[in-house]
Amino acid sequence: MNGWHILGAGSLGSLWATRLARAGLPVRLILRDQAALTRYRAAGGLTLIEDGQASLHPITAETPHSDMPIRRLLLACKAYDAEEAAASLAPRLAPGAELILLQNGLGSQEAVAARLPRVRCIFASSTEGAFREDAFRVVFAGRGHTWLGVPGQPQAPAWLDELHGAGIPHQWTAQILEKLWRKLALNCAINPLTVLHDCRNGGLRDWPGEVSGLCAELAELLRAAGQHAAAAGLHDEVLRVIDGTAANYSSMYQDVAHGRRTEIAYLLGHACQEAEHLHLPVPQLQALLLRLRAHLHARGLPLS
Ligand code: NAD
Ligand code: KPL
Repeated sequence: MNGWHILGAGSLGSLWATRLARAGLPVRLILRDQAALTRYRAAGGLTLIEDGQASLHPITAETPHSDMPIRRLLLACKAYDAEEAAASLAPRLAPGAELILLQNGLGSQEAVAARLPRVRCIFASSTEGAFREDAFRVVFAGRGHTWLGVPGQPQAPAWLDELHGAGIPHQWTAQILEKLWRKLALNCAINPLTVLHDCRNGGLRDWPGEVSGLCAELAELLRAAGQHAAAAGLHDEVLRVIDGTAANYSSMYQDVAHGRRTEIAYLLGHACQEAEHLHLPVPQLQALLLRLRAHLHARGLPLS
């Protein structure tokens, strides 16, 4: 099949699968195991809820053990699952296969690329929003944009046009690392503080000193990592995001509130690790990481 395989029928995987399928493109979902496949078949497909309207999409699904070769795979799982999920599909990846890595943060992309050196890994960073209302029922919660790219490669693949056809707003960029770093920095400046202060994003207006201190260290880290464009105007953008999303709970806040594992290792953890690697002191980021880990530990949640 010269189409799309999508691993993970979670929020973003379902959002992509349903839009690609309704544009008439061949899509196959890869579910975790036979039990998940049985539940999926009983549900009759994926349901997308968009602008209050539900539509059912009976997309073909399979387990990782199917023997159909994979040429283009959207890896739509959490960062902490990415390496193992990609590796489980290694025997099925056709020569020249492409993997689109839709994980937030940084670190998981490198791990996947190191595990599958013969595959072309395309990094993605998305500001679209979706959540699972129930198993195989996903709500499209926020319009956004997805950046895709391979660092340093300006030439977009021809299949990118399929995303236009499917109505998935996107743009190819050779500066994908800049986009991923910028989003990581925004997430580091906002998300942990919302967890620790138990507040919506707008609640951080009460903690301007903490926010600006973190932004200063994050901007310094980005510059030290060679990501100058990602550092420019960071504090102003963080303040704009806090205002623009004042009524929302951050994704990390929601993960902790629901007792779910967070992607901390690929966000604040990655920032602190990178600073250590660069011998750059980041006392406020490190103190934040310690406080956040203590908070997670107290709730029985994984620390990485
Ligand atoms: P999710 O938890 O809703 O979905 C992930 C899915 O992957 C789950 O259904 C899980 O069971 C499945 N999965 C994991 N390992 C698997 C395996 N080995 N085989 C088969 N299935 C497997 O996650 P999500 O919200 O879609 O997030 C995916 C990534 O996108 C994350 O890094 C997240 O931070 C990022 N992101 C999400 C949103 C959003 O609004 N949901 C927005 C921007 C970025
Ligand atoms: O992406 C976000 C999240 O909640 O994960 C924002 C809204 C930017 C806050 O960091």
